[in-house]
Amino acid sequence: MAKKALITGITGQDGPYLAEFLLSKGYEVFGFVRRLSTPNITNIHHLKNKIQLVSGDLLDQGSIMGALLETKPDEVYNLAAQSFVESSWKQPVLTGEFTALSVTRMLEAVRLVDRNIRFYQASSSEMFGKVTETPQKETTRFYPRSPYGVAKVYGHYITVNYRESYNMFAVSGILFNHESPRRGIEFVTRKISNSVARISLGLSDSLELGNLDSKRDWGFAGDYVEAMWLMLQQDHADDYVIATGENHSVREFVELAFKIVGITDWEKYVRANHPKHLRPAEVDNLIGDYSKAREKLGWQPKTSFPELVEMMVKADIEKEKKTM
Ligand code: NAP
Ligand code: G4F
Repeated sequence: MAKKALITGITGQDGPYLAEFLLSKGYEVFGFVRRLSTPNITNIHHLKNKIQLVSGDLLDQGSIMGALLETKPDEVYNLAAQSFVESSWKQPVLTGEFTALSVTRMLEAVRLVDRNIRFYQASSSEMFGKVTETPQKETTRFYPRSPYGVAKVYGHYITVNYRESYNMFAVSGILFNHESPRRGIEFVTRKISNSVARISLGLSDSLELGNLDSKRDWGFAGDYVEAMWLMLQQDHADDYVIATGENHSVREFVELAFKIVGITDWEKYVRANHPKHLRPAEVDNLIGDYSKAREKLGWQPKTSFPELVEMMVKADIEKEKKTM
């Protein structure tokens, strides 16, 4: 019998990569989607005949339980969240509801419907925030710097708590930034790749950014979904850092993206330190140590930083050309 997986956040960046990966492993895949006046199907359009959608909302306990009763999954991947750090200062309560308390709603639903379901929680390197150790690993102390980071710390600990309280197979994947052509346009990498594509095609002449000095450990989302799956295939539930072990500044990302389209005097297009994009508290420097995942899961990243930047810029050039 094919295994069944339910993915929340199927319409986001990671959901479709995970669905593709699970389909390639022979899974029956269900996506949990909330009702929107205009359905967000951009990232899942190509999967419409391969996956099944069930409706529900992270805020609605009954709908989560209904989705589990209807689909009877072996594995649940909880990817849904308010995931944009910048918005979390403008909507801190909603971020707490979606990103923190909803993890408890999901875990309660699993506990009440079927404790044998294996549960993956999408935790984040944002939990390390003002880092207390470099590189960051599973044992590094959390010091979140945004309402989003605080919410993710709650999500992490409630997952550990359900594992320890009810002996549930619940794991927390502490993933560092991962990007792709499917990334939301407001995140810095996609904002850069899209603007560079438009500038190269003569559709725009400027790019407004905030802090160019912060550093992130950027990997490719397509590589990271395999790690999520591997975590649920182990004999024991545990938490893992997933990263590349290398970091780069926003400035480096900008410079490389412009270089790909043959522009070296990129400074004349970029307006940095725009107040709209400067955060009340910044996370300056993230870099992950994924040695536990390498040793126990046999996982390692496949896509390099230059390959990632090139993939994103080229994909945006193709997308923008279609609008011309
Ligand atoms: P994303 O693109 O922002 O996708 C978020 C998903 O959550 C969307 O499908 C969205 O659906 C859904 N969602 C939001 N509120 C919902 C609600 N009330 N009910 C049901 N669904 C709701 O996020 P991502 O980049 O794929 O990341 C996946 C997860 O990993 C998130 O939890 C994120 O916080 C975490 N994470 C991401 C990274 C990263 O670098 N990408 C790193 C560490 C952790 P709609 O289409 O309806 O809006
Ligand atoms: O792309 P970002 O918005 O991602 P951030 O804040 O690192 O969060 C992402 O990664 C987390 C994992 O660590 C996830 F949990 C989270 O859900 C999300 O996927 O910003 C990256 C950096 C920041 O330092 C920000 O200040 O880029 C800087 N930045 C500079 N100018 C900008 C901009 N960020 C955005 N979004 N827009 C700008 O114009």
